[in-house]
Amino acid sequence: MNISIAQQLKSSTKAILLFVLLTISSTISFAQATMPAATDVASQELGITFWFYVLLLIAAVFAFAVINKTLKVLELTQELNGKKIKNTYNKVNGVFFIFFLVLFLGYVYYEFTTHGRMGLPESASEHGVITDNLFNITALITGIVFIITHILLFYFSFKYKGKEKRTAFFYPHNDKLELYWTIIPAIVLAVMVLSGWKAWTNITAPAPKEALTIDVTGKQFAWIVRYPGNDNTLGSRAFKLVNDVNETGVDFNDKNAKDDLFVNEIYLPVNRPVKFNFNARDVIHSAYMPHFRAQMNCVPGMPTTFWFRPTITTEQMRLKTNDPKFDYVLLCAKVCGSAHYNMQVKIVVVNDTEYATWLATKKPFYTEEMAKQIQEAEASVAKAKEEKLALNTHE
Ligand SMILES: [Cu+2]
Repeated sequence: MNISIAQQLKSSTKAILLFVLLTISSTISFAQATMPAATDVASQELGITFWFYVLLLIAAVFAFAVINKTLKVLELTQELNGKKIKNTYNKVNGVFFIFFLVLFLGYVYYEFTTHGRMGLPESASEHGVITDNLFNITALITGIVFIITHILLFYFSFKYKGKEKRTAFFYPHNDKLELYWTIIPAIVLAVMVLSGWKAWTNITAPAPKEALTIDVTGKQFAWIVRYPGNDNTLGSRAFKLVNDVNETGVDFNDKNAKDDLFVNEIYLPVNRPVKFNFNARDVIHSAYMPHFRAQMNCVPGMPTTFWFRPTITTEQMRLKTNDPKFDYVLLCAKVCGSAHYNMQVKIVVVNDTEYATWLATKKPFYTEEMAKQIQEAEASVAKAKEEKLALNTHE
């Protein structure tokens, strides 16, 4: 049980250094996350408090090391004087384990009640309820296991702390016990995986035929949103048709494309299924609608899709959240470049009449004037291509 000074110092110093490193790295990343929102003065203040805490930690580490060394020196002097040493460290460590257990569980409780409450409001889509239930059940099961195992871990460390005459109990094997701790977790995990798989197949099932179909294309750094117009059918598109005017390469020779329209805000009729077709023009983006628990990657050259049924109108959600300024939003969840945070589109869920009124105010994109502009853009693209070819033949 007698650990040399070097060993004792080494292990405790290592633990403290690790703690300091973790604290610094988490503080830095937190500081970086809050930086863009902070003003210059605020970030300066943040810098001062940050280094103040670093210094405080270093001081604490040194104080701990000094106390540790002094105690060891005292002990060694006693030993040299021929006095029998009572090793009190095991007792101290044992008590520390209980102390840390209480502190740790208290912190977990604080996180759950303080930051846990900062999550999203109730799901505003039908399938979101399924995902939320799945998440809550998983969190409950793993949470219970987490708390029980940690109580046992720390309590046993206290109860069976080192004692001079205590020897370890030799208990090499127990078939029954091993069977229990293999089969029970296997069943629990299998149930969790299967219910997750069931929810996934449910959520990703094909959209109902009557679904409103919307085209969402990500580009650096905006979302281009196309509605199908009155015929509820989107016109086809081809990447070769993309130019400055026809940003998503819609084929306006297709009769379904004639009444397609582009919008700056997404309006959705409540309780009607809506199917999103996702595309990207440049890099991978990710369409993220947190309040509807929907997220799907937008990959260049690989169309993806997702559908859901919104169940709560924006007005209702404003009442539920007690926030008159609440709005649903479409975000980009891939760090796709410097202005990634700019990729936001407001989503407004309304009743059928309000939706019809809104749609009536929208004009189809394709007009005679637009046709002319597209033709010009196509001509300039063709010309640029020709010039490039001509340049190549001269080389
Ligand atoms: Cu993006």
